[in-house]
Amino acid sequence: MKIIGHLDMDAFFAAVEERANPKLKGLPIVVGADPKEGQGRGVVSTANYKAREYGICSALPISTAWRLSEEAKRQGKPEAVFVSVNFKNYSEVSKNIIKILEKYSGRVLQTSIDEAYFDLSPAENFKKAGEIAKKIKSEIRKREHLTASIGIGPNKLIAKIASDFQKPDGLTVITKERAENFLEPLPVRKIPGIGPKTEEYFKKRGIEKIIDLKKYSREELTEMLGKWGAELYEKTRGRGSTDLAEVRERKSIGEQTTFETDSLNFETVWESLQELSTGVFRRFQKKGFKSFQAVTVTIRFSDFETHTRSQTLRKPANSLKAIEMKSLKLLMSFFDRRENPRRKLIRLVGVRIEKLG
Ligand code: TTP
Ligand code: MG
Repeated sequence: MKIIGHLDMDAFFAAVEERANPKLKGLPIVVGADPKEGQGRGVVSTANYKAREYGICSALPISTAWRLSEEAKRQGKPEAVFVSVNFKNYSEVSKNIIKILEKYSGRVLQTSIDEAYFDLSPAENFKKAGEIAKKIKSEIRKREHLTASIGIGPNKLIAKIASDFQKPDGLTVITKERAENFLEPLPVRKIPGIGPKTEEYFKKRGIEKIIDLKKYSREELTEMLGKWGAELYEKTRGRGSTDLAEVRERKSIGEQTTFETDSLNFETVWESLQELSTGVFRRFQKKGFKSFQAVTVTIRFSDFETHTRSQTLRKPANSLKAIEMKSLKLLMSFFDRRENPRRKLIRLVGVRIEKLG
């Protein structure tokens, strides 16, 4: 029998900062870009649970986080402490956590700076696996003074959803028999791979919970979503992979978007490109990469003619600014009349970083 665990550290960057500085203890903490008294650009990397009570969360513009903190202050609550990102510290802690996992499991697959799957099949039953998870949690608490949430299930899908189920400091064990029932009442968004767009698509069709998805046949879901529909059919029934083999290293991170209406307005396209860059940068950080050395911009015109243009940086870079500056330069070339003499409208824009270190 397969038993898979998934560990996800709680408010990871913020928890490490709180631990490093006793003065921060118990306060709302926001890790991310400099808020510059509300004028700052850039985003929140993460917020601890106290700050989340103010509505502050990952990927929120830092200026919004500042405003929410000021609002809380006016209500007599403590204002948030803003801390910049100390990536090196987090990587070090991350390594220590993986070492602890490796003491309890013969097979650990790290998937981001604060997440890993691990094999607990040798425990032979879910009860024993749960006891091992308790030990892992208490060792992390003792050695690293941090809390982690762990989920245990018959496959990676269930383990991952379970680790999120009782955050922070949670432990959720879902046996193979209970997996399907466990999923049913959850919002569809809990299934990895369902993002805000698919969520919206389903919502329009009255599908909000996983149980609502089960009314559709495999064929219907395939018709709606293509190949991913068939995968989703399996997932809604609690079935998923148990493979913990190292996934091939990702060589690039990219995002693209199609406009509601085709456009040749520079502002519109540039704004989208900035949003995409922020998303790309966020994933770059979350995956624990340290640098990139190439930026690529893709443009698709209204007639579907698609151009990509790439630029290699002289030195490896690691900032959002570097992505934005390069992609701005690349984008401008597409607005050159010689490049686009017939003034075709732009249908899609994308940005990708490559040569990841
Ligand atoms: P998460 O595990 O998504 O978040 P978290 O650990 O802060 O909080 P939770 O208790 O909900 O697990 O991400 C891990 C770290 O990755 C997070 O501490 C900061 C970083 N990160 C970003 O820099 N940007 C992001 O948008 C996200 C989601 C995470
Ligand atoms: Mg986490």
